[in-house]
Amino acid sequence: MADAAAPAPPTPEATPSDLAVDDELAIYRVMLLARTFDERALALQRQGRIGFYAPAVGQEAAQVACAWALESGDWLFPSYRELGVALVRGTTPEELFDQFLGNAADRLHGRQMPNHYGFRDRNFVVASSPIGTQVTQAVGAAMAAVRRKDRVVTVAFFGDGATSSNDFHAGLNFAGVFRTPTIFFCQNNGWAISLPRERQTASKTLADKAAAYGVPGLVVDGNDVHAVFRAVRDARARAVAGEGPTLLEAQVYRLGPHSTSDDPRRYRSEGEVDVWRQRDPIGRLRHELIEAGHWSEADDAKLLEEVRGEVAEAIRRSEAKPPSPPASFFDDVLATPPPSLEAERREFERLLAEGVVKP
Ligand SMILES: Cc1ncc(C[n+]2csc(CCOP(=O)(O)OP(=O)(O)O)c2C)c(N)n1
Ligand SMILES: [Mg+2]
Repeated sequence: MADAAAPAPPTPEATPSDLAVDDELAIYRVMLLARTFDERALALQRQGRIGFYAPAVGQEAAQVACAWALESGDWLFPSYRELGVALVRGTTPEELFDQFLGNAADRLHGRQMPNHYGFRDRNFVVASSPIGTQVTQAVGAAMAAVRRKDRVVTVAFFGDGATSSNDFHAGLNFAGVFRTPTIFFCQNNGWAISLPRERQTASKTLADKAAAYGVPGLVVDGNDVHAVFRAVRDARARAVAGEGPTLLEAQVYRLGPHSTSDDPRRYRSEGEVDVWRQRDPIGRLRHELIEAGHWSEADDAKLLEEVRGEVAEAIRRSEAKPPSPPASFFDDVLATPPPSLEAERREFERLLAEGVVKP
């Protein structure tokens, strides 16, 4: 057991807020929806109803407040754990379940791993599974945006472990030299699967790594929506003003398993998790809102019931849809399929119709 693995939890202190109360309440709703969604998605995988899932439990404040500080035209390059970001961008639980099931409504036609969703119309690029690849992609897209004179930023979302990847180095190096409008949003959740933060790098903080590239690096309490919102908004303003990229290290904790294929009890103690559970970002924001008189326990119970209903209804609707048509794997590959491929498709459809090939 690696008791001393994770960094000490940051001490909560009141950050002056740039968020209007309506925004705080809306952020809180998305965070609660994300938590509810995660709990149900984990349960569905355990019941054999979806194949794989990577929950974002504990990282809701960092994700939702970050996305809140961005503009709709900004380009997002996520990892597999950015549920809160996807929800802020307008993604519905039903669209997510459609992707997990690879059903007929799945925009990716069941070709991606479950939980590796993407939404082109929301500038939400399909999640990267190889660690770090999205870092260089975000930098390249930022360079393209500058050439096109688009006043947008690109955001690479990645974890602590990704800061040891080749692509992190290549991406930050390029971004520093070309001063690209990129925000590197690192969620340091203490673990890269079973490898604790201390075993990944001797760097004192992950934000420190920015200095090597001539890029500003900042540590932010990722459980504090106000601090995250302010840091991202400021980084964005600098980026669109032509002042270059920023590396933000949001310190959070992965309260759940790495994914449904992981059992964290094998490498970390309950005691460590309990310390961070007390810093739960949802409980923290709820407490703040109640203390300030903007929220009540009764409001909370009502909202929880509402989001649970929303997620349950999404599952019901997604599971009622048929699977992706088998022959759809011929679609979207070549703009003009050659006659040989068309012939193969007709043959495949004939075999399906005759029952020789089972869907
Ligand atoms: C290039 C590469 N190496 C190894 C893996 C296996 N792998 C999947 S997730 C992961 C850990 C990533 O940790 P971190 O960057 O901290 O992100 P987190 O999962 O904690 O959000 C690893 C090593 C991979 N997907 N890609
Ligand atoms: Mg991590």
